[in-house]
Amino acid sequence: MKLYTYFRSSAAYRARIALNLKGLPYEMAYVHLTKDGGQQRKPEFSAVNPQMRVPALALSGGEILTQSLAIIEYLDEIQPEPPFLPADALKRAKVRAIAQIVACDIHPLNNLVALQYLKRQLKHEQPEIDAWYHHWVTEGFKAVEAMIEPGPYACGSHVTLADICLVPQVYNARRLKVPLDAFPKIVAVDAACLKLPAFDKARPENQPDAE
Ligand SMILES: N[C@@H](CCC(=O)N[C@@H](CS)C(=O)NCC(=O)O)C(=O)O
Repeated sequence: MKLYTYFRSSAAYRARIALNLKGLPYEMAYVHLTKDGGQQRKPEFSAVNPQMRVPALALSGGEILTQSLAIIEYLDEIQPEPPFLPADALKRAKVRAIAQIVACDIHPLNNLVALQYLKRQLKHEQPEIDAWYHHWVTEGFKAVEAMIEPGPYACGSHVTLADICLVPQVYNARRLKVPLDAFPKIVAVDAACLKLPAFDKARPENQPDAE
């Protein structure tokens, strides 16, 4: 399999964690999201993913998967161990709720294209854009903090989809200097996850394309 990735992309970071947790071998193709006006917008990559975003996962048979949650679910289905979702339906819903706060409510409001639109088209100043970013991460994290269960991971003693989504969002929040003092449970979950080799190997700073 080949993962199209960019070291700082939190959606690609999710996919890297998932592949590592499953122990599936993969190579990486690097798509620099800011160099050359954004390599994701070049025809070579839009042919891979018409949405012009990472991650994308090319399977050995030639099919290409996009959208990190779809990729992660696919991996969980073809390689059930270790499972990303609990066996119990109620617990599964709780895991998905945290994952979706990150992936559906926080991330779309502050990923690169959204921030660039605020700046370039709507002409907002950088401090306003930073305030926007901080606001939506903080609002989402307030909810996640209240939903975290006794750990060490977000939903108990096993790593789940919730952790796979949360850790990259914490990385992003730190990079953009969002204060995390009000979120001790999130910080503890992040620290517990990053002790695991699958998470550590996926860290942006441990990627060959890191700058
Ligand atoms: N919902 C998508 C989000 C993918 C996404 O927005 N990726 C960002 C990087 S984190 C991207 O490629 N942005 C391209 C751009 O900003 O032009 C997923 O989960 O895969």
